[in-house]
Amino acid sequence: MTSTFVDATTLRARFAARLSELYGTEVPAYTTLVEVSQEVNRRAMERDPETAQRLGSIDRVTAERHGAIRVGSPVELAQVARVFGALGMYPTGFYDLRDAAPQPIPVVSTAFRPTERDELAANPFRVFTSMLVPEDRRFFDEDLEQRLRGFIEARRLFPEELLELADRAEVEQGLDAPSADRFLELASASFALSDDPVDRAWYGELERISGVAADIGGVTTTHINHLTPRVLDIDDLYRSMEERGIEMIDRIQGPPRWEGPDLLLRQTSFRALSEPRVFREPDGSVGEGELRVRFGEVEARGIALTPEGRDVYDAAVAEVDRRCAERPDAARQEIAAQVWAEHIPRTEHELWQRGLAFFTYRLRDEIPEGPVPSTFEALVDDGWVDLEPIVYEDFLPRSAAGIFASNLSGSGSMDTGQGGAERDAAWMSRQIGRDVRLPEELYSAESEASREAVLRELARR
Ligand code: OOG
Ligand code: NI
Repeated sequence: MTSTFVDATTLRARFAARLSELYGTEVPAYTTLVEVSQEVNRRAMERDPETAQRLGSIDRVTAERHGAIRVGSPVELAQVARVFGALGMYPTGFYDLRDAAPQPIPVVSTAFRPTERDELAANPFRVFTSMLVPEDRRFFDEDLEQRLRGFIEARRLFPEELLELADRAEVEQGLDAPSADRFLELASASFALSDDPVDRAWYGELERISGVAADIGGVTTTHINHLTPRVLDIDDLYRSMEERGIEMIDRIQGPPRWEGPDLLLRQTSFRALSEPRVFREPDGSVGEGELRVRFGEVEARGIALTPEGRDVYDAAVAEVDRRCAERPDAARQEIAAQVWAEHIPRTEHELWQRGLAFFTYRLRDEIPEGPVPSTFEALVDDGWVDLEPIVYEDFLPRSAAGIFASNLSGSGSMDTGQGGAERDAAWMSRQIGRDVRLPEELYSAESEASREAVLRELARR
C-alpha cells in the first residue's frame, strides 16, 4: 500500500468527524452539547481517572458518537449497509419498535457499528438505523401502503457513484486519498438536511399516523436525525445543560443513578428547535415553512449484560413500573434506585460470579505464590486473574422508543385490531443480504476468547 491509502478505520474516524461538523452547523445546540459533554468528562477525569476510564479510554470516549438515520425500505437499508460497510460498520442487533412502550413506532431497526474490540477502541462510531414497515396494517391501510411504497421506490437516497466507491472500499478495506475524499463528500452530503420541497398534504397525511412515518416517507431524502456524544456522568450533564437554559426531556432513560456499577446505557435528550424547510402547498405554490424533527441526545455507557443479566434487568424495570404505578406521586428515580439496590449486585465481581455481565480477563503480572488454582473461578477469586468489564456497545429498545416518543409532536394513531407484519433479525438479514449480528454473541465470543488466552498464557508461565 502507498502512504496515501486511507484505511477503513481512518475513513470511519474521518466520516464521524465530518458528520459532527455538519450537524453542528445544522443544529447549533449540538455544539453546546458537545462542549458541555467535554466539560463533564474533564471533571470526571479530574475526580478519578481510573474509574473514568474503566469502560474505555478518555480518547475513545471523547471521540465517541452515535448517529441515527431512518429509511423507507429494504432496498434503501441494503444501500445504507454498503455505505457503512466501507467504514467497517456492520449491522448489529435487531430492535422492533412497533410494540414498544410508551408509544409504538412503525419501524424496525439495527445499528451499524464496528464489531472488533480494537476497531471499537480506534473509533466506535455507530449509527442506529430504522426502517419503516409500510406493510404493517396496524399503522397503514392497503391504499396508504401502496402510495408510501411508490413514493419510496421513486427516490434515490444515495448517488450511484457513492455506492460504487463504497463497494470498492469494502473489498479493498479502504480507498486511495482522492477517492476517500470523494467518498466522504458524497456520504456526508447524503445525510445533510435537504432543501427539496416537502409536499405539505402528503407529509400531513403521514404525520397524522406517525411523525416518524412522515419524517421517513414524507420527504425525498434521509438525514442525520441526531448525533450523540458519550459522557462519563450523565447526571452532571443533565444539570449542566439545564443551567445553560436548554430544556431537557423530563428524565434520563434506562438505569437509575445508583451506587453500583454502570449497566448498559443511560440516555437523555433535548428537543431541537424548528428548522426552516421548503414546502409545496396543495395549490402548487412553493414557500418556506418549518419542521421540528431533529434533536440532541447524550448517553452514558455501562457494562454489557448476559442474557441472564438482562432478565434481572428487565425484571427490575418491571418492578420499578409496578411501584411507580402504585405511587404516582413518588419520584421514579428514587423508586428505581431502591429497586436497583434490592435486585442488582453492587460490585463487578458479584455480577461476574452470578454470570450477569460480560467480562474479559487478564492474568496479573505478579501472580500469588503456591499451586495454581484448579478452576477458573478460583483464579479470579484468588487474585491471579483480573476482570475487565466489556462495555455495552448497543441500544435499548425501550429507551429508543422513549427517545422517539419524547421528540414527536402528536401521538399518531394505530389500529391494534389489525395484524402486524412479522419481522426479525433473520428477515432483515435476508433482505439486505448481510448477517445481522447478535450483540450477546459478540460479547460472549470476546469473553470466551480472552478466557482461553489467559489459560494458554498461564500454561506457558
Ligand atoms: C432513533 C432513536 C433511537 C437511541 O439512541 O436509542 C436511538 C431515531 O430517533 O431515529 O437513537
Ligand atoms: Ni440515539
